[in-house]
Amino acid sequence: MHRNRAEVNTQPADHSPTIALVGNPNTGKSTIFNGLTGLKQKIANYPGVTVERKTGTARVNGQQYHIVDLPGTYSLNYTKIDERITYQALIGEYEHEKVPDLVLIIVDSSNLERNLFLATQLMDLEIPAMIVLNMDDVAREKGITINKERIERKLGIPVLSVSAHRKEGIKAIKEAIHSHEYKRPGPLKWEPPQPLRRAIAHLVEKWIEPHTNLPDRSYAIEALRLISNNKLPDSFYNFEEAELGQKAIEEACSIIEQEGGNPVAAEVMARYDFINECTQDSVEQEETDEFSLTDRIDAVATHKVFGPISFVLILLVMFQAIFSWATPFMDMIDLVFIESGNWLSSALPPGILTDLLVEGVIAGLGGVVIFLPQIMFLFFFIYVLESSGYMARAAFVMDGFMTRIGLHGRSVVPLISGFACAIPGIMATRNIENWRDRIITIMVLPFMSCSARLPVYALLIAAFIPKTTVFGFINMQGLTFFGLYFFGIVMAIIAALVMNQFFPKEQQSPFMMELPDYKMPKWSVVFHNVIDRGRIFVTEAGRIIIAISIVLWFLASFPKTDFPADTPSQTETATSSFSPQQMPQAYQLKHSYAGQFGSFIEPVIEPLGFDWKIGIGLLTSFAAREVMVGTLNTIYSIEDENSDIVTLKQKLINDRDPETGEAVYSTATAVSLMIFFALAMQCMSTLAIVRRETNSWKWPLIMFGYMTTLAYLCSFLAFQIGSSL
Ligand SMILES: Nc1nc2c(ncn2[C@@H]2O[C@H](COP(=O)(O)OP(=O)(O)OP(=O)(O)O)[C@@H](O)[C@H]2O)c(=O)[nH]1
Ligand SMILES: [Mg+2]
Repeated sequence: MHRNRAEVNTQPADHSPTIALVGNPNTGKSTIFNGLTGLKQKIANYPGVTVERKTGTARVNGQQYHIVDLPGTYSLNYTKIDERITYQALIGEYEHEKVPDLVLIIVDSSNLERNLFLATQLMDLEIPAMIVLNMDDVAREKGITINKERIERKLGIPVLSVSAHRKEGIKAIKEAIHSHEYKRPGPLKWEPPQPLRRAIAHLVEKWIEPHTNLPDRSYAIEALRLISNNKLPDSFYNFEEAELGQKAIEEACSIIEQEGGNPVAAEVMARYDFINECTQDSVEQEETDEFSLTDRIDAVATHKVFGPISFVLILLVMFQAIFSWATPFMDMIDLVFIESGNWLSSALPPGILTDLLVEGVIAGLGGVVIFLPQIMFLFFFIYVLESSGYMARAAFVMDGFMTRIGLHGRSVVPLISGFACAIPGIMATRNIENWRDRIITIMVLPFMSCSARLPVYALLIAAFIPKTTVFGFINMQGLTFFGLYFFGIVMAIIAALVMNQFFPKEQQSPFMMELPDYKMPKWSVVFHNVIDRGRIFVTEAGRIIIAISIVLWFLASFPKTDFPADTPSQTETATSSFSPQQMPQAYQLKHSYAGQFGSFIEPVIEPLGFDWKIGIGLLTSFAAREVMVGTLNTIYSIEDENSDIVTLKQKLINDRDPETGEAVYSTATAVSLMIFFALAMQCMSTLAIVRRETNSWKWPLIMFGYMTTLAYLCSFLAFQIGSSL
């Protein structure tokens, strides 16, 4: 299920001004974007939420503006993909895309100095700009007062002070955009020291001007970027000329070194000199020496021992809750679907259309919608973790462990997002600097059990895992459920360890992530998002499921075959609990197109304990995993016309082999199937995203191959061992 892709409209169709939102991570850019455009970009309380460039439009007093939300970055000397996107947007490196007409530099007022670093870099680009001092409320709470007139005078551009999550804040920003003069500002009053200035000039003359097609105004920024990175990054440049560029960079660096400077630090030091001068007499900080709430929570949450323990506890509570709290809601939904199916089939005239509607659509849809409560609980927990600020702590406490298994602290947030859906998780890996860490994270991420597996697990657990308790208080079904999630995590760890051996170890980039202050989640926003997710789940999954149910219903109902009058199996079934009245439907299904296909692949999946019906389900589940449940539902409703008030769970339990009368599904089959779903790569959309993010077919192919092979082997073992016990 892919739900995290928002509408993107890339082509400004007219001459409305383009306004870009730029700033450090977690300063409220997307909050402002959403406020201005009315769209719903993801907002959360940790750095690095936005990893793509998103556009929308705002209207102020009849004038239309294109608004561009960009990934947060601490400086223009990018090292990660998301930061590069911001840099490219600003220097006009995007195809068919002009440099923004106005940049809103979004600043966290409670952290002014550090935020101004990026601001001074942006101003060097000489794009019309305005500073938005956001999180006014937070700064005030911390006893910080900023004299914005003084800052305005020092920097020479308008400064606005707001709290963006309030309506008035957004209104003020709109007015400021509307009344801005869009004049190219004069050069900033910061002076790079002599050697740095000479180094810039050298690099511009020898490399940037003759060999790139950047606009003049970004020459200096590009030169500074190359000097502080000390090497030519892989992008932008013609590879054959790379040697020339590298030589020019080295010469520029040696100009600085000759004067006793450090090329990596030269720009940083010079800019901070200027910034300190700016803030010296314009920022006041009241002394507060009491421990903040954040400090007190972090004493536990980031503790060496209690930190990891609380992380595991949080996950445990989350999965246990999803399993047990959702049950009453699920029973309710189940009842509604069964009753409406019954009502429809009695109210409509009997015939092929009624069959299609009741057996195909209602049964297929009901089989999946029933899992809505669990999915909403799952998203609720993830939203709370994200908006409270806990995600960054999870990354922090798990960094040591992650590094040991060949991943990185920054892999934690993508991996947790993977519990919802692999696609946003894979997108979130843009935050990982090192290509090797990033690719391993992507490759193991689909082992995190996503919400689409939930329906399959839940159905099989309800049908085949006894409701007993172990150790007197742990619910066996809940334990299995948690076990499946845990199994996915363990497999991810093992896979990461193995890949760790294959990939040459590069220099590990150290873990650096700002731990934002905890914030009470805005409950209205959380609930709104959860309901939104639920709606998307129903419409998006519903659409695929309805389509597949209809196709499948045809394939399973045709060609019509006549039930032979005296087959040997009929006499056999007389002794079994299999009801002979069902035989014509069962016979028909087995000889339908779908049945023929299922029987065709049965030999391959038989060693895993799967029959041809599951085979059909496996095939359709490659469209989306949750379709499996809808498929079984459709198949069983066709086979079993009389059992109108029996749930799919019951049908699975009751299913008998028409020839032997034995139960078709044993616990071993169920376990094997759950394991298969936990491990197999069955999601087209995930493969498509991996292809896009790695820019090659190699990785999605490897992913598909190794995950599906692993799934086959593990299911095989589970079934063979399970059924011999
Ligand atoms: N108290 C307070 N919180 C705010 C304000 N503006 C935004 N936030 C919160 O700050 C957090 C970060 O907001 P985002 O809009 O996601 O920040 P961003 O700059 O887009 O972050 P990245 O995409 O990671 O660069 C969220 O928890 C917001 O609810 C504000 O004015 N005051
Ligand atoms: Mg953002």
